[in-house]
Amino acid sequence: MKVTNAEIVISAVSQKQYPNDQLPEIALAGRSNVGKSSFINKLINRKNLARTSSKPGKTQTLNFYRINDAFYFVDVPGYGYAKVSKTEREKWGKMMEEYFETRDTLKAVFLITDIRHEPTRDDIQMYDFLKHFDLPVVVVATKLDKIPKGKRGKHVKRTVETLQMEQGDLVLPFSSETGEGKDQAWGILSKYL
Ligand SMILES: Nc1nc2c(ncn2[C@@H]2O[C@H](COP(=O)(O)OP(=O)(O)OP(=O)(O)O)[C@@H](O)[C@H]2O)c(=O)[nH]1
Ligand SMILES: [Mg+2]
Repeated sequence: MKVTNAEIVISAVSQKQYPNDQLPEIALAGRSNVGKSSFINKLINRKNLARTSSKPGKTQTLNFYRINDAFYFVDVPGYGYAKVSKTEREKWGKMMEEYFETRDTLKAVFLITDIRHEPTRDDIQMYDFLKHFDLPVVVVATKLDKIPKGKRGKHVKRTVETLQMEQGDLVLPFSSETGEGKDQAWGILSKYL
């Protein structure tokens, strides 16, 4: 897809704020600081439309980006950041449940993991949570630029095994730094739109 238009429509904290124009939607979930916002920017060739940061916890709301008036990317706040109060965490949980449980236009979730590391307990919980809602999940193993080529296969296999991924769910090795995996990401995306 050639992206000619990309704009933030709303930063939502609750359901009544979600856009209601019925366009299909793809959500990005993953640990704080893993590279969700960078993934969006890379796919749409924009440097900083989705705000990124070297500090975790940048994205705190559900950010809806409308792409070409054809679909939405939803940047979901990250998890697994230690310096978060219990109240904040509960607020996050409610926001997640409300979104994933009720959003009929949500076609698939791209769960971003760090290809260098074994998926964390939080990643496993998130994967299981999404499967509980019967959502198709594409695991985007990002920061591919940080591991040697020869180790890719091993790291992908570990991701599949640790998450105990269902048949039909894919792992896509990806780098926002080099753009590797970008064409494949668009290929997968268009199947869900
Ligand atoms: N080397 C490398 N760095 C990356 C890649 N993707 C993201 N980063 C870096 O990782 C940091 C976090 O990226 P973000 O895109 O802000 O992460 P996020 O998941 O949106 O983080 P939160 O909004 O805090 O949950 C930034 O410093 C990015 O430059 C990648 O593929 N390779
Ligand atoms: Mg972010």
